[in-house]
Amino acid sequence: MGEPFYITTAISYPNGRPHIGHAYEAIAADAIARFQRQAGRDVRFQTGTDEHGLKMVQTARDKGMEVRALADEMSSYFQAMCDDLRISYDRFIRTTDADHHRASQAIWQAMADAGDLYLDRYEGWYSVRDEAFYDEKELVDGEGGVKLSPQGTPVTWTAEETWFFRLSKYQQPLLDLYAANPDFIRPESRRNEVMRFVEGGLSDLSVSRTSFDWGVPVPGSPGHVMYVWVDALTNYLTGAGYPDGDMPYWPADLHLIGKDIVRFHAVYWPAFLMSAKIALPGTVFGHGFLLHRGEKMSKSLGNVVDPGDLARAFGVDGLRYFLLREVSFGQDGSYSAEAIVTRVNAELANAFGNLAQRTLSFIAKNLGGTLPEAGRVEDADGQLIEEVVVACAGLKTAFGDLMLSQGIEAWLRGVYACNQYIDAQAPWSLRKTDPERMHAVLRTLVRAIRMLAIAILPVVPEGAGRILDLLGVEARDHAAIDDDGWYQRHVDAGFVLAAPTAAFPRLELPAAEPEP
Ligand code: ME8
Repeated sequence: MGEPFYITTAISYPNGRPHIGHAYEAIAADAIARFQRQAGRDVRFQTGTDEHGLKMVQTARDKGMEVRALADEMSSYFQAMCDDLRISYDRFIRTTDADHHRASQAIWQAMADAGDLYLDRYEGWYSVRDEAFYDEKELVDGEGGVKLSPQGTPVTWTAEETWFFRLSKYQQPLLDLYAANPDFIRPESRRNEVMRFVEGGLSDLSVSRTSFDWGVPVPGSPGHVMYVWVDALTNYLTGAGYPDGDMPYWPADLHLIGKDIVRFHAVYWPAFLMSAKIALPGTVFGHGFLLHRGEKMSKSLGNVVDPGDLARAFGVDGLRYFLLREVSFGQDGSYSAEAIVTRVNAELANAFGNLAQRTLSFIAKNLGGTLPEAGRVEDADGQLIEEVVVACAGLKTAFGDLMLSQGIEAWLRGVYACNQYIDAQAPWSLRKTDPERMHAVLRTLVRAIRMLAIAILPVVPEGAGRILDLLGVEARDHAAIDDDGWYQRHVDAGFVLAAPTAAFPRLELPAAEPEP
């Protein structure tokens, strides 16, 4: 087993059903997890649901449900979404899990032992939607003089006795952390935002609540439950085995989250960990938001679509490919049915899928499925393989640096090179005139398609997997991409190809977009 690589998504609030933003985050994390597995890392991948807090209590009340019943039902939809989208998680954590309560109480105790928790009275502004406390100076005026959080959500005045965490004590250690580790917060723009926020001074943080009891009980303090973000952030440790054992996957390599919750992950979380004397994660990456036709998704606009419907309409691979290719990772992006259909058809179905389909069915039809021997090799063959090797290496470098869209773009250059080659070499017209040359061309194409399919597996596991199955390719790691001998070994073994079916079908624009 290689070196551990621990990747997490945010855990979602199960106060409603999953939306495309949740799907996007899960898909991106999954592509990175699959990529790192291919690179030989011992990957641990965690996602799940964040089930405590006032938002859950209020939603359950509005629906006339028990909070636990709401959490159970909605959490199951999140897990089903992950399964539908082929998310290869190792654990789907629920913050109501027993081991999570234990981990949360353990980190609490460690922060108390460090002298960083004290009891006082909290008076200030709270946004239930964000589950966040805000300073007066951060608020903005909404319509009719209503006060809103910087995220535009309503805030209410809260006054209660709570435990406080000495966040102020960690201002300088945090600034030192950011200075020493430029990759701790990515991308750069989010890093700058966080640094400005911390430089502006940190107030101590209220970390318990007494006005409701749906949460993790504070050890030794009856009537107090932990502030939901204390327990939510701790999920990453729970999944690593905290507080028992040697935690081989900790510290996490990558917390993948959305831009709206960077402050919790890049300020509160490292401060809690420093206080509890636990190693800090490597990188917090705040991805952008997904918009629908350039507009924010919201229930009132009626444009919140079930990711399952999108996957049914465009295919799991289609949706995954579109999201990772279209959006420059870290920035906001927009989707629409037309944009998905256009991109998937042009790049996945026509450029790559058709290349594989044409080549493999030609071999099935004209050579009875036997892979051709070397034939008469020309310079163009070696040049194509070289271009494909460079394209796959480009994907590898980019994915290793979380530049997902650029990685796919590098890969596409290899696909386009194959298409130019197939048109220039025209194996169909060589069939009668020059079969020796045709053999060399087909052999080159099969080698190229195999490499391209392995490289793109993390993005489109189903279709690329199907092509590799057809070709009888078992080893699918990065080293296998460069395995020169694979082709000849298959020929020597007398491999016969089955008649192929399209791995990446063309999409039709649905008559109506999937409805909310
Ligand atoms: O924030 N586009 O949960 P959540 C892209 N429970 N990403 C989006 C998005 C959009 N339109 N909308 C939301 C929470 N997200 C907390 C996290 S972690 C210890 C606790 C992202 O259900 C969002 O940024 O509101 C977050 O990373 C994730 O979806 C879950 O959001």
